[in-house]
Amino acid sequence: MVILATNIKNDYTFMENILKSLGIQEINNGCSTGTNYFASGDVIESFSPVDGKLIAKVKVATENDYEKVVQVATEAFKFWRNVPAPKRGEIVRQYGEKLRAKKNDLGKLVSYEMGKSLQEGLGEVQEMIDICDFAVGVSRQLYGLTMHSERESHRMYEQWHPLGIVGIISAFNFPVAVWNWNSALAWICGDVCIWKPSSKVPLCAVACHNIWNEVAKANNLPEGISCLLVSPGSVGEKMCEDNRVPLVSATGSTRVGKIVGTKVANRFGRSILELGGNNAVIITPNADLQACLPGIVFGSVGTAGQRCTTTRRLIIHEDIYEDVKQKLISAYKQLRIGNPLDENNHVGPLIDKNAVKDYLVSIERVIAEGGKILVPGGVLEGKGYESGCYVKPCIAEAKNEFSIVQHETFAPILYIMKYKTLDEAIELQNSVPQGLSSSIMTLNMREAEQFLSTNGSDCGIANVNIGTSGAEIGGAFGGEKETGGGRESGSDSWKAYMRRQTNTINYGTKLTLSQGIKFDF
Ligand code: UN1
Repeated sequence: MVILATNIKNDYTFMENILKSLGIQEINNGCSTGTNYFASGDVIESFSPVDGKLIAKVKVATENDYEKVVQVATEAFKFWRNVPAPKRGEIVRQYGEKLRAKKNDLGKLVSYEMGKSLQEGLGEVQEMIDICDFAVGVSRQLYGLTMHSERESHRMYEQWHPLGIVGIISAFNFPVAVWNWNSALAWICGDVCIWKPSSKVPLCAVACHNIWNEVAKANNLPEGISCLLVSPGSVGEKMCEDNRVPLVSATGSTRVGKIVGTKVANRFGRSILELGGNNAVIITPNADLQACLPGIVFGSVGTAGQRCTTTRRLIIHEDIYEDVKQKLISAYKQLRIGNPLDENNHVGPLIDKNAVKDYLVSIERVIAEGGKILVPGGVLEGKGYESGCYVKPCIAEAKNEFSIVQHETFAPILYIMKYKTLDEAIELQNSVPQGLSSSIMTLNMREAEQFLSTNGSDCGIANVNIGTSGAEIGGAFGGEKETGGGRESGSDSWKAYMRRQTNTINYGTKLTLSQGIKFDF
């Protein structure tokens, strides 16, 4: 189902070798590289934003393929749910081990197909390894509570059962890790997964899947525990409407999330939504600027501003506003923009030319609304920038109420604004429709605690003296308001992948009704 592009075969041998080591190679004229991959539809092309080159063509899934996948996954679930959870954990452990061995290759593919820096590509694979380790531990801890029954000789407790098929819809910006946050937990919980990745990064998905297939084969597992459907079309919608898929976990824009959430809720399915962010950092006069600046700059320009946790707004105290502004301008001057596979570069390309268009429109809009550009943006041209996707990180002075500031643009545009009191800063931070990540930079304990209190940040993530991006897998990840309310990854997020059952057992000699009801006859 993967056909490598001629240029990859001829002039880009480093990538051909990487793809080979990840099991992505042309077999029989572009047909079939593994099981659990259903694709009989059209062919889509994967271009690298790094150099604009075609990497490969990938066949996509049709609605018919979707039906087949659901059937295979349904059968696989009947087997998988009966495998003891710690044994399921052992399979996930082996998956993590394979990832360790293939970290370099997969990290490079992520970097080349998606455009994030090599360090970040490797970091993404590291998140996968970490979540696998975490899931292995959780596989021995799928705890329920026990509670005292009000009735004599009764025992009451709760237990957690697998749900069934988990549909995973992932976005281009984290082509491998976010799927694995979901899949590693779903697997240990006894669920089977159907993954619909972004069709902008299909090769990363095929690679992850090939690695799964190796583990499945070595352990004689049936096909269908992990399924992949590459589809730019209606397959995602079908999944949202399908009663046989009890949980859909979707990462993407708020616009897409609204459709997913509504469709799934309409059939009383469950969803985990991880949608847009509009993350702010408050910098108080008590901040250690030296220490916090790298976190702020990385949060704003890392992944070329294409993380849902990217820092989009800086809310700076008026007394230090000019100083911070100058420091930012000087830091932005030192940024190296270019090929993300070159470790000297800080900022790689945007995912495609549409993203470049959105970036340019947003800059125009902030100017039109009265904003002032401090560090000008623009599209880079010339040698090394042939893909047309490299843009300059931009800083604008803006007002929080500007409609463009209220909106998430997936690009490196940072809006900065002033505040007088911390109450006002927190009010600004919270006054956006999204609620994913937030930070305060301060060494003052009262300021930090106010920010973290009930009257503080309204986001799912609130940090002190670190930036808004780069959350560790051990915490629950997700946000409030238009971010969708879902939680993935660490803490007790596993509960979303299971159904809870309350059990009351009468081991006495008579049947007592609760609530004092007598029913004698
Ligand atoms: C995303 O952008 O969808 O916190 C996920 C972070 C990463 C995950 C981002 N660990 O920036």
